[in-house]
Amino acid sequence: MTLNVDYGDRIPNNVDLRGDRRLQRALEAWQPRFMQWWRDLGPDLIAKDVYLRTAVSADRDGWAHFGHIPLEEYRWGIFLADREPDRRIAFGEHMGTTAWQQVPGEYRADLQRLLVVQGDTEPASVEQQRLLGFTAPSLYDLRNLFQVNVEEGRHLWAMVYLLHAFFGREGREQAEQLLLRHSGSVDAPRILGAFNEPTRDWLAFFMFTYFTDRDGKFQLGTLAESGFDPLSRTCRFMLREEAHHMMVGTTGIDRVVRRTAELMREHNTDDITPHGGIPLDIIQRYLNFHYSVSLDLFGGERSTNVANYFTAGLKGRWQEERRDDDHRLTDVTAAVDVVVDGQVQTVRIPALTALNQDLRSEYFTDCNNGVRRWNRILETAGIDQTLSLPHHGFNRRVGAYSGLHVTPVGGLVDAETWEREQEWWLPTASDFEYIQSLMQPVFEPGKMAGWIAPPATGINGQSLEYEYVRLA
Ligand code: BYC
Repeated sequence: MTLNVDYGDRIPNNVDLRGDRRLQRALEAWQPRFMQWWRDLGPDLIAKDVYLRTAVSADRDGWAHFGHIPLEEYRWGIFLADREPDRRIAFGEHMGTTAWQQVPGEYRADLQRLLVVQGDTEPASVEQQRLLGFTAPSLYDLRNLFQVNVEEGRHLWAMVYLLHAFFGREGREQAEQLLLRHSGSVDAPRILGAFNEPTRDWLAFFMFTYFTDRDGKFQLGTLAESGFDPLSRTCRFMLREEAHHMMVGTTGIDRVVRRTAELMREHNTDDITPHGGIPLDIIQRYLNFHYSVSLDLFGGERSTNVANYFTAGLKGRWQEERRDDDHRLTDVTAAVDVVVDGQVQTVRIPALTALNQDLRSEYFTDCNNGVRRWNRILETAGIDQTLSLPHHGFNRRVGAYSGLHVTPVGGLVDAETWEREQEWWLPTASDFEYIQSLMQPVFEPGKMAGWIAPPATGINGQSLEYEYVRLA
C-alpha cells in the first residue's frame, strides 16, 4: 500500500485535498470543531507526550511511524488504501460492473445512513474511555489507551471525509451531528446501544476492545467490500489500524486471566479478592455483558435493511470474494431463530434477509478463539475452571431474543427468575465497586498493577521499562 501522505497540508491526506479547494475549506472548518470536541470529551488525563504511531510514509512497514508527541498534536488525517485498477463490484445485482467513484443517486440515503452509523461509533468510544487514563495499570497500557483513542478519532475523520466529499450539505450537517451526539446523553445519545454504556474500568476497557472493537472489525470488513469504492478504500485502511485495537483487547484479557490464575495457584483459592486479583466469576460476568451487548450491534437476525444493502452492492459479506457461491443469494435460504408464543423456533428465510446473522456467526467464531486462548492459559496454570461465551440469546435487546429472558447456557426463564438470578450472570454493583477499588494508577516506568500480568513484549520493540507516556 502506498500512502504518499501530504503533511504540508493542515489536514494530512492522501486524497489530494489541495486539488479540491471547496472540500478542503469545508474540512478545515470542521477541524477546529473536532479539536474542541477532543478537548471537551477526549482523554481527561493530560500527558506531556505519548509514544504514538502515526501514518507517515509510503512503504509497507513505514505507514506506522513511532515517536513521542503531545496527544493534541497527533496528525489526524484522511488516508485511503490504494485504488485497485478496474475494481469490480463483487456481489449483489450490480455484480461484475465497475465499482462506483461517485454515489449512485438511488443509494444515497442508504449509504449516508451506513456512514453515519459507522462514524457515530468512533467518537462514542473515545467519550466512553475518557476517564480511564487516571487509573491506568501501567504506562504501557496508558499508551495503548491513547493510541486507540487517537485512531478512533481518525476513524471519525475517515467517515467525515466521505460525508463532506460525497454528500453535499446534508453530509456536512451529518458531520456536525457526529460531534453533537454524546455517549450516554439523555437528549442526544449515540445511535447504537453499546456505545451508550459506560466503560467504567480497565477490565471493561479490555472487554470492550476485545468484543466491541471486534464488531468494528467485522462491520468494516463488510464495508470494505462496498461497491462505493471510496468507502471500500477508506475501510481497508481503517482495518490496518483496527488490528492494534484487537491486540489491546486480546492481550489485555490474557494478562488479567494469567494474573488471576497465578493468584489462585499461589493462594490455593478461588476467592482472590483479599490478594488484589480479579476472580474468574467476575471476569465471566464482564465477558457475558460485553459479548451480549456487542451481539446487538449486528442488528436483527431478520433484516430487510441488510438485504437491501447487499443487493444494492453497498455492504458485502465478510470475505465476500473468498466465498464459493453466486454472490447474489436470490435463490438461497438460511435458518434463523424466531420466537413464536414465547418459544424459540428455527425457520428458513431468504438468505438475503439473514445476512446480519451470517456476519454474527463469523464474529462468534472469532470471539471463541479468544475464549480458547484464555482457557489454555488457565489450563497451563493448572486451573480446572473455564470461561465461555454465553448463549446468543442471553441479555439481548435487539433481534428475536429481545423480549425473552435467556440464561447464559440458553435456558428460557421467566422475568422473576431472571431478576433473582441475574446477579450470577451480569456484573453487579459490588463487582463494579470491587474492580473500582483495584483501579489505582501505576505510572512508574516498567511497573504494573497487581491485578494484571505484564505483557509479553513492549511496543515497537521497546522494553517494558520504556517511558511510553511522559506525564505532565
Ligand atoms: N442499537 O434491520 P435491523 C465500530 C436499529 S462498531 C440501536 O435489524 P440493520 C467500533 C437499526 O439501525 C461497528 N439501534 O438492523 C467499535 C434499524 O434502525 P432503522 C459500527 C439498533 O439495519 C468500537 C433498526 O434497529 N458499524 O466500528 O440490518 C470502537 C432495525 O435494525 C441496533 C456499523 O454498525 C443497536 N445495537 O443493521 C469504535 C456498520 N441494531 O434503520 C468503533 C454500519 C439495530 O429502522 N451499520 N438498530 O432506523 C450497519 O450496517 C447497520 O446499521 C447495523 C444494523 C448493523 C448497525
